[in-house]
Amino acid sequence: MKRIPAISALAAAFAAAFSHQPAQAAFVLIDNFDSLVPGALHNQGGWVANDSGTNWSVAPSPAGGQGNVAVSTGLTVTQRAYKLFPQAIPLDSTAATLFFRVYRSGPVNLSAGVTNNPSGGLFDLYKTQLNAQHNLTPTDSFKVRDASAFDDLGAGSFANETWYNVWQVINWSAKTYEIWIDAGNFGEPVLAQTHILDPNGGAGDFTFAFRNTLLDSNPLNAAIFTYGNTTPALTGQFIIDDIYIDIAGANLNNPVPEPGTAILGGAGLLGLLMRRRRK
Ligand SMILES: [Ca+2]
Ligand SMILES: [Ca+2]
Ligand SMILES: [Ca+2]
Repeated sequence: MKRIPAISALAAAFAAAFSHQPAQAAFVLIDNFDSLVPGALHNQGGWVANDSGTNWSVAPSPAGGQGNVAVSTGLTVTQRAYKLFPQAIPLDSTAATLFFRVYRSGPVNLSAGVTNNPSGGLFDLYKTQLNAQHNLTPTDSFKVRDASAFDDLGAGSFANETWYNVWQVINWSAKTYEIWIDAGNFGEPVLAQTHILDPNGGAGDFTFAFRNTLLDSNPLNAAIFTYGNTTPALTGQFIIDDIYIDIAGANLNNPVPEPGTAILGGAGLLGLLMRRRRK
């Protein structure tokens, strides 16, 4: 008879370990696309993605992701998608964090960041901007916007068909930001969480300046993702998932626990329960 509660506890432990975990307390989900319907992204879940029709879509995740994702494929026109934060980053904020996961299949021209004027332009509206421009050399890198220039993070820094977790820690008061990145499919990390050094800023310089000073009296209020046009057009897929905002601090937790982590947690819990039963 004593086995029943133990088995129930075990089942509950596994259910907890394998269920989709809630976000860390301070992160608020912007979107994981899992409740959206495959098809056009525009007008679903608060998204505006109408610069060139329906070139942003909701689709099942490629391998290594989960649920649905947002997908954009390059054309000869620029394609923007944005969604307002539930609560804007206050003007006097010195630390807020945008988290998202990004993936590409083929060469892309992408931008990802925050803005205080999401419908006010295309690229000039970016404050923080992680970027890739695979029509130029190197054709497999990330870039980070630093005031008027893009700093290249080096060949191979944006590997094909690989998921990256990105944290943009934003200092709205100073009009600067820092970036942390790690890489790997769920459960298969290939790169530890890395604080991105400003490549031309010297030792210890992890700070990048906002792209522009437009409308700086408006609070930061939206996450924005853009597939830039190129000639000839890049046709790789640019994929985004698991977008979170923490308006109240620098938050380097991963709000999306990887199944590998949950499995380890479950195994640990199983071991604990087994030890308890043997007593
Ligand atoms: Ca998803
Ligand atoms: Ca720099
Ligand atoms: Ca710098």
